[in-house]
Amino acid sequence: MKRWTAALIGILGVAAALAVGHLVAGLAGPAASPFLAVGNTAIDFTPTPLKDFAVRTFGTYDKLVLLIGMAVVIAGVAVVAGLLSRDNPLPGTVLAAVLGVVGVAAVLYRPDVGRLGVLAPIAAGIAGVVVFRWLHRLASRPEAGSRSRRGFLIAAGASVLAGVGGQFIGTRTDVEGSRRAVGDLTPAKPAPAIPDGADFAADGTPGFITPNRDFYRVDTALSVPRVRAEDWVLRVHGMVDRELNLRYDDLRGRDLVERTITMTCVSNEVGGPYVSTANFVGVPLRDVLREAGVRPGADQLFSTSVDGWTAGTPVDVVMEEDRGALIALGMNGEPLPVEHGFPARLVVPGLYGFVSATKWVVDLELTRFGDKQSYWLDRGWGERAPIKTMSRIDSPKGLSKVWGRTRVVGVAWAQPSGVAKVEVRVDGGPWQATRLSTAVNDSTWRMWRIELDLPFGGHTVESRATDNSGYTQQQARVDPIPDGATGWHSIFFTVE
Ligand SMILES: Nc1nc2c(c(=O)[nH]1)N[C@H]1C(S)=C(S)[C@@H](COP(=O)(O)O)O[C@H]1N2
Ligand SMILES: [Mo]
Repeated sequence: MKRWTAALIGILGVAAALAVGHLVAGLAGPAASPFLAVGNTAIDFTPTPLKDFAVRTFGTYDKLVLLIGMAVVIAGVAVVAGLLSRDNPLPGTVLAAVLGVVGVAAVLYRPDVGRLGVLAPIAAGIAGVVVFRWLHRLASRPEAGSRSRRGFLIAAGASVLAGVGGQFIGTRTDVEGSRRAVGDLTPAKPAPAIPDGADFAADGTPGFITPNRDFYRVDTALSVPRVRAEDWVLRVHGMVDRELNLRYDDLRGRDLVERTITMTCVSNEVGGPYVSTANFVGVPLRDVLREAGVRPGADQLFSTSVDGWTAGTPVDVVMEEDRGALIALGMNGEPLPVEHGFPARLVVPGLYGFVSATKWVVDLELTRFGDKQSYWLDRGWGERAPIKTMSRIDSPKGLSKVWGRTRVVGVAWAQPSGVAKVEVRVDGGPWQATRLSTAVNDSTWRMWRIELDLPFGGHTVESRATDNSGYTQQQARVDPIPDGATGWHSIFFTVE
């Protein structure tokens, strides 16, 4: 058998396995697709520093990079297995079976896949073995020629059909239709209008409100969970007086409030982009918890997403009257975008997202920190994670060239205390106060601006924020792990 024929048989066998797995998963539960289940499990087992690196380096494309990386690795293994099987189909058969077993293990590990889900990797393993051995037999015949070519075409065509079919069936839940049908979520208490002068966007800061399509996105979901509003139920249970099962219409029928909130990710490095602001519309989380009646001793609100991701939030924080924690249904005048948690998510001002902002939330359990560990806590991140006071320089950009008077602008945040002042210093000189943008509320970011007359040549500018509690951002650089980065943002540029 020629080398390329052997390699091609390896690839076609594996492609058939993945495609049939995807097709069966379309019926049994999309997250059971072996490729996705293995990918999601890989994400869960990736060491935290590597995950952090992926988020930092690839941003929102981290998952695409993982999927492409997996495809390359699997294709490589398939080629090797094909080549090893030139004389005897055993190595390829074993590979297909092993892929099936790995798939079964991954599916069993997924919290969001039902029992039936194992059918997908089992079907994948069987399809891989059968297709591989069939093509191998065709190609091993003395006068293989056109018959094996036809076999290759059939296998490739059927795989494409199965894969596309699985994708089609798996995404048949019409979540966009459900989202459109929600219509307007009109708040009974709208947020105050954003005042003029709330940002310095003309000078290079972000706009005050981040459009939904630009809002940063961080989550562990390889394929975005698809939950229709009409199927969604939020269970509130654990250490409560009354268990609640809230449906979407129960919540949207209440007096909705709108709050302008800046969200921040703990993975954000000094100077990083994982911070955005939106008008969130929803139901006060505190009201719902009071309705359930939180029992004494419950110090953790343990929230679970439909995809199995979990967060642990301090109960005392979400119960603070002026904290403004929300079960959010809407964002910037629309129902939540699917990637940002449709139908519902939590938003807690002043806490990093990984301990508070559960998207696609379906379960709220009142419990104790001592009794239950959430997703990232299990992986070495902090238990309590209030957002750290931070400032960032947005313009000029590092290493850029500037002509004439230099306008330095940036953003600062210190939810929920609020930004009191931002200072900058040039080349290690004295700190100078900047002008702040018009304040919106203490749980949102604030922009700052200063004009500097600098001599020609290279300069380093640093910024530091002070919040309303009197705390000033410190110079010492600390990594994002375990509970948020600190340090001054510093940029170097040249005046010409
Ligand atoms: N279901 C789920 N919710 C999640 C996460 C996740 O991985 N899965 N990530 C959290 C983290 S770390 C952050 S910073 C915020 C980000 O929310 P966004 O993607 O809407 O900006 O969501 C939080 N909610
Ligand atoms: Mo995050």
